[in-house]
Amino acid sequence: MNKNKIALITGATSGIGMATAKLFAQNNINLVLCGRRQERLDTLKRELEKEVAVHTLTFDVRNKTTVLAQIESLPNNFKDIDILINNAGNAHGLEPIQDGSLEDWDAMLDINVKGLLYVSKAVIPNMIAKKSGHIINIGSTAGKEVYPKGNVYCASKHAVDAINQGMRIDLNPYNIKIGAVNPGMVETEFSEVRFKGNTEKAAKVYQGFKPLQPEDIADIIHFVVTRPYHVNIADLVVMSTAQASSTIVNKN
Ligand code: NDP
Ligand code: 8X3
Repeated sequence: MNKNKIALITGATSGIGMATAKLFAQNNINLVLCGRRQERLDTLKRELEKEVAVHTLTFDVRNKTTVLAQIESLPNNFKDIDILINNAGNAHGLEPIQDGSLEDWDAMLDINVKGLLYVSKAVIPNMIAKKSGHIINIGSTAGKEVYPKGNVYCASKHAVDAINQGMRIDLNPYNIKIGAVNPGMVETEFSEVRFKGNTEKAAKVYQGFKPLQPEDIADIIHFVVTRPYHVNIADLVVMSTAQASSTIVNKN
């Protein structure tokens, strides 16, 4: 294996994570790709290992024992992770707080917040030992403002915002770069998951304007990880031109 950097990307089976994996591969960054959907990981591995070294890990970020064991099980040539993209996450439901489902609340807090923590817990010790590394936390505009019916999803992304700041403070003595990328509406499987497979309802979210594409966010993530080491993009918000806030979108 060459001396390329190694990036571990969670949520690499779809959307922003998959687009980032593809762009990283084009730019000679070796990959540890994570997700639950093994078939998609296998397909992506077959495609990207023509360009770089690729290893896949299949786990649910909610299962802390598995997360720690899987990352510990990485072969030696993939263990030394330089870049962690904490991307796995989703919204489940869009209801006023009084109508929200307990299962949806558990899913969002367990995946978006606790899952991100478990993965970070597994990766950070090596970064501390070598006094270098870069963690990018994928937050959201939902982590910057709360919108109607967004309640718990917004809470989970506000937590990511707080964790991003906390990581930057606590890991500062160890020369580790920490930053968040907070997108507005991106056309991925996000709304399909939020609306539990209702593709018609999901498609409507992105109708009447040009939403961000996962490749737009991948491009920004790649920019963030390719700055000189003394430059850390700490917190970045990106929306489509048509979007002014979570609730103001110029639709025609
Ligand atoms: P997608 O639904 O397209 O992708 C979500 C990814 O997360 C999938 O690869 C999925 O993999 C993974 N994932 C979900 N649940 C779990 C789990 N329990 N364990 C492991 N992996 C999991 O959505 P996006 O690409 O849009 O979302 C990526 C990130 O971007 C999320 O954190 C989301 O909150 C954030 N975001 C999205 C925006 C949007 O408008 N789309 C805007 C702002 C932020 P698998 O199902 O195989 O496990
Ligand atoms: C995803 C963006 O506005 O759907 O985080 O919450 S939004």
